[in-house]
Amino acid sequence: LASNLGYPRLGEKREWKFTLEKFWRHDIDEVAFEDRTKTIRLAALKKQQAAGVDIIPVADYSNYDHVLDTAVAFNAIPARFGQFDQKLTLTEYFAIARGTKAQVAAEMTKWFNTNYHYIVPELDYVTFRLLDNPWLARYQEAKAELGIEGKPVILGPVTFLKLAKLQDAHLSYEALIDHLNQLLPLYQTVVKQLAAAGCQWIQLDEPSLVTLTDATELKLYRQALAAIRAAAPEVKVELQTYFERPDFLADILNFDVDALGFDFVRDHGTLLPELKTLGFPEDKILAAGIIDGRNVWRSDFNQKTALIDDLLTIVSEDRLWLQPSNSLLHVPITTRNETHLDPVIKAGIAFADEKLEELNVLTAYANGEDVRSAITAQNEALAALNQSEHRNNPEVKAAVDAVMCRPTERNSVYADRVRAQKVLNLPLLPTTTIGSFPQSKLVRQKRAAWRKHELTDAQYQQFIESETKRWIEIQEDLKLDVLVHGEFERTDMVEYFGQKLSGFYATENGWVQSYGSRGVRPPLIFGDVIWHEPITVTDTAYAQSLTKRPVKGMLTSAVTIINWSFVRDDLPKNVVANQIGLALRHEVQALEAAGIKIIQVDEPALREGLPLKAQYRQAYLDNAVKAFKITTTGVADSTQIHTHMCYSDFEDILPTISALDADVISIETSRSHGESIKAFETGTYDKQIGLGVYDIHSPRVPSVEEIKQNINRALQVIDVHQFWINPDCGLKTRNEPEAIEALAHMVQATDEVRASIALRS
Ligand code: THG
Ligand code: ZN
Repeated sequence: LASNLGYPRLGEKREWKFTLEKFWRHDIDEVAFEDRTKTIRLAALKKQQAAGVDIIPVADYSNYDHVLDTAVAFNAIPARFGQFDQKLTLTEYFAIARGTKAQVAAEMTKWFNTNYHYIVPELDYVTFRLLDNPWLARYQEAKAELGIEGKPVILGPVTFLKLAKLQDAHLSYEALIDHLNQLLPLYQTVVKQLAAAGCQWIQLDEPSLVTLTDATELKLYRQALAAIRAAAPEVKVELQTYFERPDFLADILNFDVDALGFDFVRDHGTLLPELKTLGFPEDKILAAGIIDGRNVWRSDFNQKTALIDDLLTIVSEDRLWLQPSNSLLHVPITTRNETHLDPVIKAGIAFADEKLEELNVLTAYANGEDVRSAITAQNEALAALNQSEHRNNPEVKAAVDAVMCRPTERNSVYADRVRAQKVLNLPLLPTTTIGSFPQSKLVRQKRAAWRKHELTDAQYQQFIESETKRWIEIQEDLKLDVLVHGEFERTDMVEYFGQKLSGFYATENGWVQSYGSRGVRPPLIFGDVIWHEPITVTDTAYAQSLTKRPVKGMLTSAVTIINWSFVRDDLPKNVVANQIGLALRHEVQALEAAGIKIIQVDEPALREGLPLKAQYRQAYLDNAVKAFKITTTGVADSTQIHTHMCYSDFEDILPTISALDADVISIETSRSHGESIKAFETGTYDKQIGLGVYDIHSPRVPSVEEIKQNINRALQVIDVHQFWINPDCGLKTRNEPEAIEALAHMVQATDEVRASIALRS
């Protein structure tokens, strides 16, 4: 059978997003909201049915985020949002996700190693109680409206608790046991109600199983499964894992479930051999995730059919389900709306709908049907892409081969570079910003007009320059030491560089949900990456021409570009990273040649791409360092290289941060200022560092006193000559008055700290 794990929510033309945002603006009421979202849900189900999916997921839909849905169903609601004894209204639900004037929104963080963000359940002062059964409602809706016997997707209790926070930390093992005991009776009620409604299968997602390193925790999963089984023996359970394969396979194979779902795409080729050795239990279904749910290239049918043949040696065909490797939430909906795409590339990609078509072909193959013509057509499409000139540029290959076998280091060690960089004449505790300034409504309007050809290139460029000039003046008035041009020409940084380099394609409609109603359009890196001409030099040099203070050039580094793109998979990722690294090296050198003395090469997504399993991390980090150094080492000692990283969980990658050998790094730390500072207590970090002195994610303007405290706290651990003063991330999402006032406070705080240091010495 063909089974699916989840379908994108946004809608082909982002109907879902616009429905949510209309409701938030009070343009539509609750009735209209429910009506429209139901239409969107049913359309998705019908599509899957038409695509031949036998086991169709329901309740994968959410009005914002499925982790939040799970939390509110179980009354795991932070006290600041109130007390509840029945299902939340939409307004109450969205308050948790988005905050209100009086209530700080719940924290949001990355879903495993993806760019999807979930709402972190906060369990302080929470008493679990079943307020709602959304799984039942969606199951019944699909059945009543379309006659579809859906498979409710339920986030498993152990993963739910592992994602949650208690007193600002993940749950201890003891707390986990304690909360699980309280939570399981509610899961039991949920499945009992599903059973009473006739539900045959549930998909219990326990992706945390793939990160499990401690065998003692297996008993938590076992306990949860036993409880669910006992409550409703007639409901069959598919235990679903993804993003990696789990360890402890022998134990998991013996779990009391009806189907086991594994990811055969991100299994490093180890899953099948191990299953062959262990044998797959006769009483279970193997739900094999064989189509890549995280990338967009068409499947190599030769390889997939060989895999199916292999799978059929360990299970019979009536006990094999074929699936995508994970929910299709992580890919765009359809390639049909990509009208400008080179046909050779278009024939080589599959978004969600096209993946379901592939699933249909492969399921037919497994059932012994003749699918030779489909296989031939797919082989030809992939061969055309692989053999195209996009992917076979001998100069790119030679350049990358050369750079891979040669060391890439700065000309001098850091201590010597510091001396050369004295020409920058920076004061003690230099102040700067991370790069972007508020993108006002006007900026967005002008960009939209330019895209619609209502503005000429020259008019648009002139507007960008006027904004840049205005902000150079603002920065001079603020007396910041190192200025930036403000990035008014950029939408998404990855999209921006993708538009300027060969080998990238920016999709028209390839939206993927990032958080709530927000989406990103990851570019396709379909071919060899080539730098043709300077990308950022005009804008940066223009800004520099307006001021005597140094203006910092702003680039996005290779690994972040890769993590936020769909990357060709015919080459190892590090080779693609080095191609991008080389392209950006040209850009760095062009900036230097244009007189830019400070260049920031950002790596905001480096941490999020860290492999889920420890054994693959060092190689990933080594490759990231290599690509970064390819970009940054071709400059004079006197050119100062900066980098910036977002998301605070960086303690475990400190050696990598050091190995990047950037002269200055700024890190987004404000949410965990204390912890981050502690990491530098050892005194082994010898280069310069800016630990953001205030949180840009909040509209609240920090006081001078508060910023001074943050600075002084950091200076207890970090030498004053190493420390930079900056906000903790770019200011793109703030409004202008907030941004200016906060920066003014930051500069004043710095002046006061400088004065007190001068007094003391
Ligand atoms: N770029 C990319 N990925 C990211 C971020 C980014 N992932 C992490 C974080 N930043 C996610 N944050 C956001 C913030 C805002 C938006 C999307 C992700 C956003 N999206 C608009 C929307 O959905 O309406 C679309 C923007 C547009 O019109 O281009 O506002 O910075 N790659
Ligand atoms: Zn940041």
